[in-house]
Amino acid sequence: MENNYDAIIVTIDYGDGLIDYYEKELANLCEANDLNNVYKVRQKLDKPKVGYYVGIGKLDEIKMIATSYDIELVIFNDELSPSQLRNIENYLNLEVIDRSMLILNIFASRAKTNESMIEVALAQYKYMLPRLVGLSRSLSRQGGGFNAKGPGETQLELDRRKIEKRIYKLENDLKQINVSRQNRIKKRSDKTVALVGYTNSGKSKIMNALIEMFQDNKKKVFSKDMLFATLTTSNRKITFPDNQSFILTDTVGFVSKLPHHLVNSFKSTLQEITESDLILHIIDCANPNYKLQIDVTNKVLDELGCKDIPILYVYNKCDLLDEQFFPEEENSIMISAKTGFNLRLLANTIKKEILNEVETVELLIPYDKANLVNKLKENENILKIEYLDTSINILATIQNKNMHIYEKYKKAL
Ligand SMILES: Nc1nc2c(ncn2[C@@H]2O[C@H](COP(=O)(O)OP(=O)(O)OP(=O)(O)O)[C@@H](O)[C@H]2O)c(=O)[nH]1
Ligand SMILES: [Mg+2]
Repeated sequence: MENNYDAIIVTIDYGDGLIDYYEKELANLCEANDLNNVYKVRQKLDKPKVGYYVGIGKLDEIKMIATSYDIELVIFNDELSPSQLRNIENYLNLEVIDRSMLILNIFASRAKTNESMIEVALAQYKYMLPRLVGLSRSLSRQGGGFNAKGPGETQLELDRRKIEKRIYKLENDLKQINVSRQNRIKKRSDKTVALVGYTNSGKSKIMNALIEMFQDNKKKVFSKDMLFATLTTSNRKITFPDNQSFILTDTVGFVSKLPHHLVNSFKSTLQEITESDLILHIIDCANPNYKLQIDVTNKVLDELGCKDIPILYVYNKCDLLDEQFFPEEENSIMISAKTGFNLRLLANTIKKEILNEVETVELLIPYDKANLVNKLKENENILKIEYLDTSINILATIQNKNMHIYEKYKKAL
């Protein structure tokens, strides 16, 4: 057994059966920060303790472990309040960071475009501002374990006033980028479809698979088995063989307990989602905790204000399933971006949803289903209506996306 631990990770067991998942995810976040070998510590609690996150006894245990294995870094699986961070650092006399810092650091090391670098730096400064004391070891780079990727100059030089100035400037820069983004979005005449979902669920791979299916000359996007492979939104025009087209948008993935500042500063990038005509909520159905991941994504979508945008739940990676799988949602589809299973069905479903094609049909609606006539009047275009003895005879154009409602009343030819 190798005892060369990079850090101790501390996770609370809330008794909800998810402790293994939480611990694994935290270890993955560590790995993305090059902390590959972590010593796991957990404590059963209803909620984090106000003063020190865990009990004092647990902190003493952590201290002992740190001494025995010569570990200098301790990582907590929640965002610590500024006072918790300060208290814990003073008590342990070790370098202390939290889940938010880990996530911010991954984003900082992966951000490549000007916009995403500004967004991450802004989130980092806002996170750091009230925590300068507690983070002193990480920020001064005297700490042993954590290679903090700072948002700019040597962090030792940073004081509160300098950070406030930086925040002000970055917010202004972002506002300007946002104005040009909004202008660009306004000018767009094509319908847009956004790929949204938990990190590593396969959004980028689906984008590439659709590009390949319809547009083999278009540039592919980066897709890899790692957390937060995508940090910038990419748009690609997808054109069907009948020349109808739409814009497909790949977006940054979500993770549970995404730092609030990060969601906020990424709001302009994520605006591509709020302005879309259809959201494809991508789910890794082979992940045993996919339901939790769905909830996390739905919460972020709520926070962004996407309630009125139609959602199609896309259960991806079905090639990895051993057993039969039945999605809960009615508006769902199972696919595999890897094998191509159901990709054409996905494309057709997108087409139906956003291109709103209509078909003229003749319907025989029984009188006990007369409420459907109101529905038709509201949403479709009635061309002719006749009240017969046994049914109502209607000629109407119906949007393809609603056709399933009327399918069984279609007059047989
Ligand atoms: N077996 C299998 N693997 C898949 C499938 N779709 C994606 N993957 C793999 O899952 C990993 C993550 O895929 P990405 O497309 O990068 O995931 P993402 O949702 O864009 O992730 P982020 O950009 O980090 O949010 C990659 O290794 C893909 O090859 C699938 O249908 N089946
Ligand atoms: Mg991606």
